Amino acid sequence: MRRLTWTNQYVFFTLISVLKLYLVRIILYKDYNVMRAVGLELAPLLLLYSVAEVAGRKFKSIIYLAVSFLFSSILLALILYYEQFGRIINYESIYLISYVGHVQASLKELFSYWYLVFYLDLVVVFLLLFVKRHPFRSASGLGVVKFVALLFVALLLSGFNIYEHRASRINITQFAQAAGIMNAEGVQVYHELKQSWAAGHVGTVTQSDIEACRRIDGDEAQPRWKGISTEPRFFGSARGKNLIVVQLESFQNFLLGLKVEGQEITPNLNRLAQGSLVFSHFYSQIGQGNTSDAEFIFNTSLYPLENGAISSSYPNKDFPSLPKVLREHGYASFTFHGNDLSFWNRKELYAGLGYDRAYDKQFFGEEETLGMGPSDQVLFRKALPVLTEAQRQGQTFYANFITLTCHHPYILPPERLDLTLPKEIEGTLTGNYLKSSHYVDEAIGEFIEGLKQAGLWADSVMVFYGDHFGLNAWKLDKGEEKILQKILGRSYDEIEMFHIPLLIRVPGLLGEVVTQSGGQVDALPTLANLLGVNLADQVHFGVDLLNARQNIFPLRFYFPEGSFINDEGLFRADSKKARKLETRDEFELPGGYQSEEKKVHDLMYLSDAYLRNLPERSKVGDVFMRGS
Ligand code: GP9
Ligand code: MN
Repeated sequence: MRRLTWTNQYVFFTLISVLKLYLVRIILYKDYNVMRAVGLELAPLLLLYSVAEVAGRKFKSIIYLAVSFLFSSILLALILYYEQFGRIINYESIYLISYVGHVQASLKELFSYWYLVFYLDLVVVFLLLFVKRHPFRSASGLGVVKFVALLFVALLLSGFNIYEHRASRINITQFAQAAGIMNAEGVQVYHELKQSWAAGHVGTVTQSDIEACRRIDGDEAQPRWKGISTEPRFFGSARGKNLIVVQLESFQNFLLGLKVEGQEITPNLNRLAQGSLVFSHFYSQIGQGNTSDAEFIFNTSLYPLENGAISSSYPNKDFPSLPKVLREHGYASFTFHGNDLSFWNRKELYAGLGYDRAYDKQFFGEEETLGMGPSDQVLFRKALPVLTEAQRQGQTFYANFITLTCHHPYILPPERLDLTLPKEIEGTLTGNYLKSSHYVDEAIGEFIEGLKQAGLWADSVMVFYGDHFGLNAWKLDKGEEKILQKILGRSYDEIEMFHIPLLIRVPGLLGEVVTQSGGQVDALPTLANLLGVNLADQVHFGVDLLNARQNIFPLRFYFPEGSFINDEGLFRADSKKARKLETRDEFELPGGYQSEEKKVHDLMYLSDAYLRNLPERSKVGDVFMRGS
């Protein structure tokens, strides 16, 4: 008679893994309910370890150990990623955990040696393998009938849990809590497979498909799309000028104009704003690829992915992009960033975007490291001669800068900071964030001065925008919330969190506040209009914010699929509630939310299909020159 005892490896590993998931549920969700953990997590684990159970007799123990090691590592990745980004990581994107490692200061803050407990059982079992008569050796298997019956019950239970909580599927973090972490991961696998199959069945995506999809009833704007011959406003106002774009790390809109105890946080940007086009309702649309996604969206006018960073999910694609379209108008393109090009797979991303030259850590050196890499002052100082040299050669250029110093956890040495904060803010996350932003602004001031002295100012369009939030409204503690309430005069929320600055200074154009709402996806069409570049032949999902009178754009990854911002508010696909961008009041979408949500889903579907169907680059690797 075969007995089912804990000494059976199948039983042992499954139970110990339930225990681990119980711990994970406590760490992530503060959920101490044992019965819930068993009810939700047991079934998928029975299915997972069945793989090892059916494996050959000879290496069974080794296979169990391997599966369990992998499982424990995934759990660890899950915890670390959650602590950093406040979200459950998707199985597909597990590789992204290496980026948490790159952010060394953050990792140190996040890691606890207690987490090694997840590997304790493996050490014990491994040592047991060297004991002659260890319990697993004498334990018998389950027997085929019992085994199959068990799997059948597990499948039913998993299916039930998934079905029961299907409503929260839209948000993987909530779904994992409600339906079980392993069930949620399983559903993601299924979903990804289904999506890739669907994308394979969409033919060529054209600009008119996108416009037809986006069409907003009663919208008579966007004359260029409708083939009306009147020239769009500001078309060609910056024709032939150099383009200098600065993507600001973790930079939020509330920093602009903010004063703390009479001190401006961003005096240089504030001064610049006076004579610039200031986009007052501009929002971050990044996905899991954070900074690199912002670079991608800005330079391509395509959406990020539901899951995964573009740079890692599509490393070999040939993207239609700003560097490429400007090349046709005689521009050379350079990108400058102080980190190593391997981070976020930028080597591939930059090749895909088609930059002529990329300058990274190798170029900037390590002598003045601040936070994650070379300081922003070094970034601008060392890059300036590259720009003056291009100018000397009569070469029009697009220079793209990605700042780095203002990165979480925003801790800079005191001697670099000249902002005096009130006692209650000093040393807090918010306080450090304000100080870091102030430092970046100082570096910008120096850069602007340098450009003026080099005689580049009059011939260059300057663009400043933020990549994404610096303060996570979903994870702030009460103390930080109170501080923000005090300095902002209102409560800090997710609308504020995704609100980023966009300033465009065009020589000869007067400053103006542009209230049309937009996202990073709209930057390329807006700049193309100013530079007098026709985008008719290039697929783009954004609109020209200087001419559009209506807009709708999705928020992915950080928000459940189907969420979006339009002219009035931010709509969340999970609660089906929209809140005004200005007052935060709840409001009904005219005509209901279904049609708008469908529009956004269709747009994302088109963007995903377009990306998936883009050709691969003929030469894979870095086709650009490395700046030296
Ligand atoms: C590092 C920079 C910062 O190169 O991209 O990374 P983030 O975490 O903001 O994506
Ligand atoms: Mn960033």
